Amino acid sequence: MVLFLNGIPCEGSCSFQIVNIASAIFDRSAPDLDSCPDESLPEFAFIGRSNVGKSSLLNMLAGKAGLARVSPTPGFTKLINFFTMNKTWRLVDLPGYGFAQVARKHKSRFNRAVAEYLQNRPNLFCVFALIDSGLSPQPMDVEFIEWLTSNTIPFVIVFTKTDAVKSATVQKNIQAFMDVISGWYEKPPAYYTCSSTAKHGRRELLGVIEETLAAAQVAPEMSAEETSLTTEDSPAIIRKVSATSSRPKRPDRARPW
Ligand SMILES: Nc1nc2c(ncn2[C@@H]2O[C@H](COP(=O)(O)OP(=O)(O)OP(=O)(O)O)[C@@H](O)[C@H]2O)c(=O)[nH]1
Ligand SMILES: [Mg+2]
Repeated sequence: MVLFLNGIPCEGSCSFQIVNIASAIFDRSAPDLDSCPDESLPEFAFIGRSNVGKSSLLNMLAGKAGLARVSPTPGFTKLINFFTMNKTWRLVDLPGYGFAQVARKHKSRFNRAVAEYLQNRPNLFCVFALIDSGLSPQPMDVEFIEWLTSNTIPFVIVFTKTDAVKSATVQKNIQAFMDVISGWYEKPPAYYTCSSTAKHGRRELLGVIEETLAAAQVAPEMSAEETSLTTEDSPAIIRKVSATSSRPKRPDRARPW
């Protein structure tokens, strides 16, 4: 069986060495879609409210503290930041939404860039949509999940900072959030929990990446063109979308954040 990675046939099996990330390198910061790196590598992006822990989670998954810059100041990440893992796939740190203090003009500029990235990046394999496990369902998070769903962007939900509150509170908040959104789907979205502080959830989330890459790789009968990474073509993406966004029952809305 011939395996393909972005149309390039691999000998035997392509090993991404995901759990053992040998190299994690900052590539660039992009202010808009045109400034993003080439589309040759699969990407996994982190999105969520400002301060939810996106950059921290990226560092935990990469196994490299300080790779993405972390700050207690909400709205800290302002550009689309690309990091290449093992030279074969990327983690992408996105600016957060929902931080009211950012100047209106600036806010709309980077929000548009994020929306364009999420809607138009052909090599975006999966989005990690981060939700603070210490909070009851926040309308902006609910609307954002709805927006991802209505745009058929593949995603999994990740409840963050599970170390910060009692586990009963985490469970209550997760249940409440999933109750709010579950009615939109035939099959509710996959969700995970994590704590970058307690180093919890790394293996599971790297497992999501590994599975998604593995599913996209196996294309025995396909030509190079046919393996290009569109929402329609990628088995991984089809799988994720069907797990998360089977036809929302509510109408599409304008970008909520
Ligand atoms: N207790 C706890 N704090 C965390 C965790 N993850 C991140 N933090 C803290 O939350 C704050 C924000 O973390 P970041 O990773 O910068 O959050 P972000 O989502 O990238 O924030 P913006 O870039 O501003 O959108 C920092 O003070 C982190 O130390 C976690 O798992 N547990
Ligand atoms: Mg950040």
